[in-house]
Amino acid sequence: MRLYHSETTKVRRAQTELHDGALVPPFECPERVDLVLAGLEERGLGEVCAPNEHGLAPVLAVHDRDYVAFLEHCWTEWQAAGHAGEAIPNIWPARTLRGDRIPDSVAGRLGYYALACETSICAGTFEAAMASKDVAVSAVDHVLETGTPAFGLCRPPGHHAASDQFGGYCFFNNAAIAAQRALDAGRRRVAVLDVDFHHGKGTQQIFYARDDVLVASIHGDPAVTFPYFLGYADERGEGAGEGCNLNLPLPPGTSMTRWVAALDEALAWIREGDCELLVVSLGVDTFAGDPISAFRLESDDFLEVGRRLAGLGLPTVFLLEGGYAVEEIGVNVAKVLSGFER
Ligand code: Q9C
Ligand code: ZN
Repeated sequence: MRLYHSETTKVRRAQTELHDGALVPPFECPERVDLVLAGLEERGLGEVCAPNEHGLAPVLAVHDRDYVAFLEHCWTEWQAAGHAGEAIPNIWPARTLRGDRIPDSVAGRLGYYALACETSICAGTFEAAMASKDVAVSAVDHVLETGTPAFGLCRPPGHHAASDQFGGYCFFNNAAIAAQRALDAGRRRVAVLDVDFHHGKGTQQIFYARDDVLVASIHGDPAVTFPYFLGYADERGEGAGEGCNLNLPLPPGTSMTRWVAALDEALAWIREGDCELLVVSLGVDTFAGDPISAFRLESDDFLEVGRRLAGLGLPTVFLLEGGYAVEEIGVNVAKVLSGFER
């Protein structure tokens, strides 16, 4: 399988994540990239290619221009304003406040554009996010040109990023960018299947009112799991997108038997939807050993995940989402991809 990776994805090296009431080294760290590369290498999965540079056009196809400009300049502005630490929001346009005014100062805008506060902005954040989307775009371009599958080692991940919000470790929504790229290249309808432990809230939001992208997500029940405020089963899409969104929330502790039944349901739904390309938001934080998640998949289960995805028979691009700093993330990603190729 064609693999895409860029060392530039590692230039974001945040020092802080607010976790359990303390600032800790982030779970979403550049070492993840090397763990995944090692897993791919070990399984001999294929040639690792550098992405092309695609600029901002594919980003602006799904994100708002003011949001992108905010991300580009946030770190410089934050430093210029004299803040000592990394850029962390501490105020939001929460339910009883106004959400229709964008503040002038960077501290206010940080809250306006953030959906959570675990994701500190630091030097290199924008550059890494740009490299991550270049990986996604090059991977989907390969699939569009050849019909053969590709994997994009995206980092930072993307599926929580909404049209104008970052958080949950995500800045640009790589999966949404790839899906839109396929449409812009002439595909009529595309499916995004999100198998990360967390609900892909950004992807859902971006395509919620549209019928040209089907979005299915299997994830921890939002009643008890991040992102808490989206991802329930009754969210089916709206307007033209009515019926084009499928959420399959599952309880903490879910293991392969129950998880794979949800996967089969999502696959059957996608099959009915008559799509021309599949984008897999490939989080492997469903793994039992994941430090921040609560499903119980074992390493060998990931082979079966790959096999079932292959059963759809669609041109497929895999983009990395979550999966945190344990040795197995590389192995688990590699197992999905080798299961797919079998
Ligand atoms: N501090 C992805 O998997 N909450 N994002 C973390 C531990 C945020 C996960 C709780 C989880 C975000 C791409
Ligand atoms: Zn996740």
